[in-house]
Amino acid sequence: APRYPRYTREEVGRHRSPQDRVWVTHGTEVFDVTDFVELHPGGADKILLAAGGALEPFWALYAVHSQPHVLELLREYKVGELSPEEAPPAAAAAGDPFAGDPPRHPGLRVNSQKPFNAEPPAELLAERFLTPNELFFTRNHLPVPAVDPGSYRLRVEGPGGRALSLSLPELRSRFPKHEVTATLQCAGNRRAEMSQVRPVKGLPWDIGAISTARWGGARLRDVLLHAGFEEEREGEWHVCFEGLDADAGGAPYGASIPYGRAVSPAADVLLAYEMNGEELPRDHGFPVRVVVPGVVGARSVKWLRRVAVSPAESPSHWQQNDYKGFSPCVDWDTVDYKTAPAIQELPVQSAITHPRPGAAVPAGELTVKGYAWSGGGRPVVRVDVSLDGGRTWRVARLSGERPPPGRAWAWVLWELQAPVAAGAELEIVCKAVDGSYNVQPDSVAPIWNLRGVLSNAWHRVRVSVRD
Ligand code: HEM
Ligand code: MTE
Ligand code: MO
Repeated sequence: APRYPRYTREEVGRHRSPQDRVWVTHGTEVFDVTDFVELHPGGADKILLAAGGALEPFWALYAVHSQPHVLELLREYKVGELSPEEAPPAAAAAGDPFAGDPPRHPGLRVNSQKPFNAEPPAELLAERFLTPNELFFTRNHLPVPAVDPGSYRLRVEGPGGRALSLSLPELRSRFPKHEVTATLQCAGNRRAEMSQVRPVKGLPWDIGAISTARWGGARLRDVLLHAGFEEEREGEWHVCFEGLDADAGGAPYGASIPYGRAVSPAADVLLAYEMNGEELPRDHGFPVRVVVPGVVGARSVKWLRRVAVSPAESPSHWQQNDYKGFSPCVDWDTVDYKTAPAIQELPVQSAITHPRPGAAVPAGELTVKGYAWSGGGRPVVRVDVSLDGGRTWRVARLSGERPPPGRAWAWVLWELQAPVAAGAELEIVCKAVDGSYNVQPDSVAPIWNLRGVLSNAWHRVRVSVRD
């Protein structure tokens, strides 16, 4: 057998682009696949996502690779073996509160490591209607709590001082399992575009702080009625949630939604223990999270420990002093969080996932792809796409589920084919229209706000067409 040179993972990691050569590993073998990148049946953009690292996490998402001819093809590109003396992963630093965080998919685009905040790469974001769990965007404010499912209890404060304490098996067996396909979007999705107008405070999310899953769990409504609450409740009430993750001062992550939404059978609010048919991953709230369809992600509290009904909204920082929208004229000296309502239902949104900004696309037929979604269960009824910065428009083809009226909780994916001429410079634009004929604003500046939330202007992507 031929003797191959040995490489460390770090050395492999230096080969991430055609200029530096494209190396990948499979098992303990190292491959230089630079010459295969343009031949890849799944596209050059996708194979490059694995450049410099292991193929397995990506191939796990695309079963098409588990065929003998794929490994045979790979073998032609072998250039080395991984060193047996590969340094073991650095031992978790003692006292690092994030040391117990779970492992993550290497394809995620990380905006912050501690706490972990990451989005799927745009190349994979809208490839599938349901986002694979490993790629679902993650928005953590704090370390991921380690929860023992055996001793986990959910506390539900009932009326008149009575309280329920539910184990995981009780939550699963006492209430019918209800399934809902719902998109979650962070209020900060597309914040990076807002920072280009003027700096804002927050994580620089690109277009991927949005993902879709099929959630399974108990209806919050059923649990509240079981705890003794009535369907109708006079006056203003809120259902408050607390997570098991707490800040240095011991304050848990918390949020609330109006009582009416919580008990409405048509609002489909879940205490979810399943995500795409699997138990919830740790990053997404294991063992139980709230899923509030049609509402900003911040209210879908993960690692849920307590539910309470209160005449006031959650006292949490994230309900009171964050996740609110302001006028472009408000700055950090003048902002008064008490003056704005907490974000609940989100406005209509859309983005282009393909091609990517700055790409050089081949002349001929161009396929433009993306997602569109609106809050409050309002369906997306149309997506308009322009290739000339908004002067002329075409209507994209939509695909997705057919939801019951008022319950369009999931995004639609859209696609448009159009001829493009060699040498052209294109400004691709998309904008969605929802069932209430709400539209997206054409530019960012008039909706700029200091926290960079609710960024839903027309999405614009400039590309050139190759000669
Ligand atoms: C398809 C090889 C990396 C995504 C294929 C096929 C081959 C292949 C031979 C066609 C299989 C068939 O239809 O029988 C490889 C090799 C890779 C690699 C050698 C690495 C060296 C990746 C990565 C991704 C990916 C990292 C995703 C992130 C896909 C997709 C298809 C595909 C989506 C299906 C294309 C279609 O059917 O339209 N790949 N692949 N591949 N690959 Fe890869
Ligand atoms: N719940 C807890 N307990 N802690 C958190 O940090 N982040 C919230 C929400 N629920 C958060 C939480 C925010 S801001 C969003 S956008 C969603 O979870 C993200 O859910 P995901 O990480 O499963 O995508
Ligand atoms: Mo968020």
